[in-house]
Amino acid sequence: MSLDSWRDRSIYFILIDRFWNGDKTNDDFGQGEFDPKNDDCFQGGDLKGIIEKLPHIKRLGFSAVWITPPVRNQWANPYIATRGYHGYWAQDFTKIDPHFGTLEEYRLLVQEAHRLGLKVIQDIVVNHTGNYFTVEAKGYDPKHPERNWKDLGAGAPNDPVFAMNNPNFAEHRSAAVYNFTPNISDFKDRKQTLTYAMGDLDDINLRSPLAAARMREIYRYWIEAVGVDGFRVDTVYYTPEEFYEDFLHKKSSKDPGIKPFARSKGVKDFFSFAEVWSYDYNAVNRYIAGKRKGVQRLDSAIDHPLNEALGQVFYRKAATELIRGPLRARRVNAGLWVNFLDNHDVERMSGRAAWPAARQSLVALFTLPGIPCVYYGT
Ligand SMILES: [Ca+2]
Ligand SMILES: [Ca+2]
Ligand SMILES: [Ca+2]
Repeated sequence: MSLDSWRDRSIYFILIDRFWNGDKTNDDFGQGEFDPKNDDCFQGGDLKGIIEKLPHIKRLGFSAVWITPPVRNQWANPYIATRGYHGYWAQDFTKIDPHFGTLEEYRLLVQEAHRLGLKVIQDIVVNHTGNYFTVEAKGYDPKHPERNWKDLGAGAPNDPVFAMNNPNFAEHRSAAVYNFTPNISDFKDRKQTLTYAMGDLDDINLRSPLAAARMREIYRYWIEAVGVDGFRVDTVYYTPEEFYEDFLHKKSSKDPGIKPFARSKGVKDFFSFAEVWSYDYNAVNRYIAGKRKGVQRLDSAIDHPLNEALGQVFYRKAATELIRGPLRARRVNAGLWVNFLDNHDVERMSGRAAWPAARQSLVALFTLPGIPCVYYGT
């Protein structure tokens, strides 16, 4: 399978809720989740808004859009004021969040994008759901997580597998589709970053065959249902590297991985890239290729170390030399790495740079090896 066509593409990245409001009737579901005066809340952006703006994105010169997860979110996290407007707190991995629109609108978005020659990348999460339970760290015993498990009164995900989130039930405990662990307290402890909860988001046990099979099923569904062309995978640093071998490449007529499934639907160049938030290329490269020959994992990653170097050089006057390290350290699929200056997880470049510096950094973004990705608004 050749991914060559992706090397020459450029990506426009959209946070659905914050881009364009195409339908004012789906803004507010009366749960205190919508407030245009409070940027912790939903702001009204939706899929219909993106459809309206596709010709604009095309005119800007982009050839792909990446959208944040469109799935039904947990609207209110019991622990924090921020609402689930961003898509990364799944309540139902297989439904469109009503704030964003309908399945029919998502299909139309992909159809319209394809008509304009734009690919569509869906942001996906496999590491966690929203926050429905917590496991208290004090006195935590991995053999008896049920003793420290607390229901947060927010229900459970709507999913045949990921609803099994209470280890006080023997069936849920033996299914083990969650890790039932406290929050990460030591980010240098690899066992914790892999299997403990990040920001109390309920950590999925991707080593459970049941959870892994469900993830394949969930994400095959989006290819089948709307015809997306690629996945950007969220929080990959917190997931086991080997998960991606079967998730993406498993050969099976009944339960295929994402890529063979996409191929069977006529998509020969389905693209997958990771968010591995690490400044250590060894950590990132492990997700892209395995140690053994022929082992395939993700195709590439968004380049955090390069992002850091570009910020230092263009906004803080560091030596240009600094960019050399990141570019040399990309061992696998160098031309497929996704380069960026800002996104929803870091400060906007407009807040860090004067216009001439911003413009220079954009020139670098569009000329360095890799796929340029521009955040909406920038
Ligand atoms: Ca709306
Ligand atoms: Ca939790
Ligand atoms: Ca994890």
